[in-house]
Amino acid sequence: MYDAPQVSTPTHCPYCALQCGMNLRSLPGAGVGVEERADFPVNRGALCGKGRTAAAVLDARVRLGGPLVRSARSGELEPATWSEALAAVAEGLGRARGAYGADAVGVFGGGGLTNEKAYTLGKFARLVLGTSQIDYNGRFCMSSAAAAHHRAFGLDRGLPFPLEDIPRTGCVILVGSNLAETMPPALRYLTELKENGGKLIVVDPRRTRTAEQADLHLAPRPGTDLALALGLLHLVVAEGRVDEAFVEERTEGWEAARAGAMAHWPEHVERITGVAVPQLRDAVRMFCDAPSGMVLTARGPEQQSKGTDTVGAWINLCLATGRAGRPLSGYGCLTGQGNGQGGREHGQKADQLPGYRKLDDPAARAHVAQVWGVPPESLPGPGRSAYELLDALGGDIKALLLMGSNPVVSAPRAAHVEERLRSLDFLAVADVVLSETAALADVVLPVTQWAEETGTTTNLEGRVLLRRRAITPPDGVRTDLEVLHALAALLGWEKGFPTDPEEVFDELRRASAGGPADYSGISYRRIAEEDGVFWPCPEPDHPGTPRLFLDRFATPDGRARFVPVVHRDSAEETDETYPIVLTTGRVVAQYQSGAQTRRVEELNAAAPGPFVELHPRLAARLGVTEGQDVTVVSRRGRAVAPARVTTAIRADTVFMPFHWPGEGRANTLTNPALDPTSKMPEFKVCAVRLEAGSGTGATDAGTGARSGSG
Ligand SMILES: Nc1nc2c(c(=O)[nH]1)N[C@H]1C(S)=C(S)[C@@H](COP(=O)(O)OP(=O)(O)OC[C@H]3O[C@@H](n4cnc5c(=O)[nH]c(N)nc54)[C@H](O)[C@@H]3O)O[C@H]1N2
Ligand SMILES: Nc1nc2c(c(=O)[nH]1)N[C@H]1C(S)=C(S)[C@@H](COP(=O)(O)OP(=O)(O)OC[C@H]3O[C@@H](n4cnc5c(=O)[nH]c(N)nc54)[C@H](O)[C@@H]3O)O[C@H]1N2
Ligand code: SF4
Ligand SMILES: [Mo]
Repeated sequence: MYDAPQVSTPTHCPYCALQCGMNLRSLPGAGVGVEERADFPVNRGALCGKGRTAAAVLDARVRLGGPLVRSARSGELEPATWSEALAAVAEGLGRARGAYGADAVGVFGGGGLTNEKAYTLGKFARLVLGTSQIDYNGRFCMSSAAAAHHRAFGLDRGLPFPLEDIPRTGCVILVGSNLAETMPPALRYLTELKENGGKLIVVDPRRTRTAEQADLHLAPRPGTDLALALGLLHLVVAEGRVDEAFVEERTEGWEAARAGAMAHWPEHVERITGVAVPQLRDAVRMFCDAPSGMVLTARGPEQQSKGTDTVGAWINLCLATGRAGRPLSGYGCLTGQGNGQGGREHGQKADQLPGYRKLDDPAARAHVAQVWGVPPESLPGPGRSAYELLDALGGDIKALLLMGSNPVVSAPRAAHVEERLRSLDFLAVADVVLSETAALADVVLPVTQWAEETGTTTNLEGRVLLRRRAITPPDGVRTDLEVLHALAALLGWEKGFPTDPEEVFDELRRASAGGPADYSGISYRRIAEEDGVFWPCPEPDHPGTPRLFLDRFATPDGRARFVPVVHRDSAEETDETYPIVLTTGRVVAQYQSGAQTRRVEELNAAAPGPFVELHPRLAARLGVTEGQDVTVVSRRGRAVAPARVTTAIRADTVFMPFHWPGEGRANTLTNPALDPTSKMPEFKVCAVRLEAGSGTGATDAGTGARSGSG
């Protein structure tokens, strides 16, 4: 029925966590067109350029059309049949398991996979492969905020309220989010906030398009948000702005957190962050004078080796001022990937079972094992985190199945990760395009795209949404669920891996029942009728939970926990050899590793390649002008890209977007230092030196050493 020409199918964007609603109109003989869908509340019809052009990736000229297998003879990837390709994967994974044991096989997933895929991938790893070695790219995304959420509130849902609450709060502190570029339709919520008389404070080392909207812009040195938040809390105490009644009734642990903050004098915080004391005072007054308030963080403060404590410090500020667990107030994390929220709930994370259950909790194991029809003892224990897993490739992990990520471009210390991937005995990649990582594989499995398949995603608000199949996929590709079904069958599991997404979702509901992320009351039918359903939703007649924590937090006693934190340095501070801070992030027209968006003409025209953003003073010292090549050198390697000279960045900091492979790959430079709790790599801070020009040597793989002199 959906395949009929001129039918308009309501669905959601394939890219970011906003999951904008869109209509897909199938055009006879001309594929599919993206149209406005004004009835979906999150974006009310608005789309960014990526969403508008998403259908371009459906074109046969840019996508994979059939399986590829590396030929033993030529060493090249060559076309193969599906049965040859699947047999090769089953054999490659099976051989590693047979020779070295189940944990020699790794699985790497992605936060862009639907709930059904993420759930099935986790089940496939634990049952079919029996491996503990599964993790996913969400570890690189919001894992620090997730860990801090758990510690403070006993539950991790990115936003505890819908976006529609933002315009009605009194003051928003937006920390390290450039949502004008990363979620453009959401900028409206900040504009409406200001129209309603609310205040906006933006914390970002760069004066971004988002920061330009702010009433107050604080521009700290990268990696110092923890000190900044502690300094603000110090002033809250010093100026008598603590909400004593809230602290008394709804929280635990204030004394220790207070003591931590009192050690961070404003003058001391100014020295660490570079933010002047009067600005700190202005921020505290603006936040505390408003009748309600929110703190929202994104990757800026989170992608640090102290990301969990940093988010904890911002949560402490919310708790001390009573800006949590009340209407129009609270702390939230702006999750990033299309299913960044759902992808972290249903078992592709190393320590997790569906429903956001813990893999080391005996009751959780018993519940899920019963849904899966296996004995609890057969489930492996927790495995390694994403970077640790990638770092172990070719060591004790000999074979890898990768679905929904492109780590050659997006992982920290990427040259090393690339070298680890090359050292595997066997690599299988399921993707829609021949990504830089797929190009290294022994077998490439081409899969269907969002418009060609049905499945659910959970957006940054915790709203579970339905993407519907609008068109028939080309003959040569299969869905990820079909791939996992076929591999399971080849490896001896005829049952338990259905290909119908709704059947998978119904099983996911049962597996999640009673867990923290309870989906058991949600059905495809309800989602379609209700603009999505917010979890937890434990019964079919439960309305869903748009707003969390209003009566109690999700801790055993219902009180939120202050966590005592103190500032610490970044893993790599600047020194004489590497005197400049490199931070990294995004531009509006490219998505992540660029695997999809670099294949769209209109987006490439808008953002054709990498660049190094630097301050005019720094540019003058180097002797480079706009557009000239700059070489950026870190302890991991070197990258070259043209200079973009602007006063919108601190003079001690440079910024590079990470969307491109090759010479300008930002992740050649980044530091894989991990947060001890969340295992989040420090994408936002490393020490570099700059050289004018493109140097003489090639980009080095791994050590950062280079033959010849620069
Ligand atoms: N166009 C586009 N949109 C996207 C994506 C994309 O790739 N492209 N990806 C999606 C995904 S998965 C994600 S996770 C989100 C990410 O969304 P954002 O978090 O908004 O994106 P980033 O550009 O990584 O980082 C945001 C800001 O953090 C600032 N920053 C850098 N270092 C620091 C620091 O130490 N402290 C503070 N406070 N700020 C700092 C940067 O200057 C940057 O402006 O975007 C989603 N949307
Ligand atoms: N320096 C630096 N590095 C970063 C960041 C940063 O801020 N700075 N941010 C980090 C963050 S927040 C993130 S989320 C990661 C993301 O980085 P990646 O994990 O590399 O994310 P994508 O580029 O979205 O890769 C998804 C891949 O899966 C494919 N794909 C899309 N949909 C599907 C599907 O349904 N099935 C299958 N099988 N494949 C699919 C796409 O074509 C693409 O090749 O990057 C991280 N890396
Ligand atoms: S903001 Fe995100 S979800 Fe919306 S159209 Fe752009 S990429 Fe898609
Ligand atoms: Mo992300």
